[in-house]
Amino acid sequence: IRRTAISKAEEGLVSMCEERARMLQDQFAVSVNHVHALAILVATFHYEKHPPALDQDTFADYAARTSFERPLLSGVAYALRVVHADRESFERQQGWIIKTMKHEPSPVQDEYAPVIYSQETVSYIEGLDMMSGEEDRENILRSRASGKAVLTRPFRLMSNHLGVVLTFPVYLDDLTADAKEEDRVKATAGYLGGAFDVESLVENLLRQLAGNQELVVNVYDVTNNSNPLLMYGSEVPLGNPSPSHICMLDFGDPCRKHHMICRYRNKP
Ligand code: WA2
Repeated sequence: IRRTAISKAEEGLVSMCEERARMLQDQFAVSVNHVHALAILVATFHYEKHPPALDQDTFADYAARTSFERPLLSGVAYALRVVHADRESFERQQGWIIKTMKHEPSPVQDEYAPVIYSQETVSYIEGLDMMSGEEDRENILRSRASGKAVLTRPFRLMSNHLGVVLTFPVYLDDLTADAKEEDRVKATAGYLGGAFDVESLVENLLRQLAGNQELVVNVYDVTNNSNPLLMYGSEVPLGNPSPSHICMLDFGDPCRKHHMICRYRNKP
């Protein structure tokens, strides 16, 4: 009887963990797909129309009305690629100067990525050079070199919540799938991205599921296997003896590995 009770409990743990991993991965995937569509929207209406048929108000309105398509993103934005030689005319035309993510006037850089369009929920990044933050900068460079969606490691977003940033590159010309890195960089117009507010939005997602009270869920970025980075949940004390189950997660960036660990909450 005891053996049966244990295996029943383990079965429950496995199925609850798999259900959560599948839900999180699916909601992540639909959010990424919709940001991809937004990158195409910017390419179509900002770059293929002269003059551009897109402005901040139109972008913000469309982003707000389609936010249901991106359940795990706190907001989306478009940052323009500005090389230093064009900085002055860009600032004159915009009527503001490029600032760092610490809200200081930007020092001289080779190039900048100031946000020109943003969803209202992340309006605090408007005008900020997204290359001034280490994680955002790495994402920008990696996305434009590959032409693909990329994710940062988990870090404290400007909202002060733990999360990751997703970036898609937007190019001026159509590039073939085998275009060289150098040509990709040259053709880069800007970056469409958003913040996965994992801390608050995954909490919401899990709260709706049966069994939430008895389960402890953690998500880790395990790209570097010997240094797992916490992406969701609270750090489990070392040497915790309670049985756990691990589910692999695929968030669509082949350079990053993630997994979910589930345990039963120790009953008092
Ligand atoms: N968006 C929102 N909050 C953030 C953040 C971010 N990046 N970085 C830190 N906190 C416009 O890759 C281009 C969005 C960056 C895209």
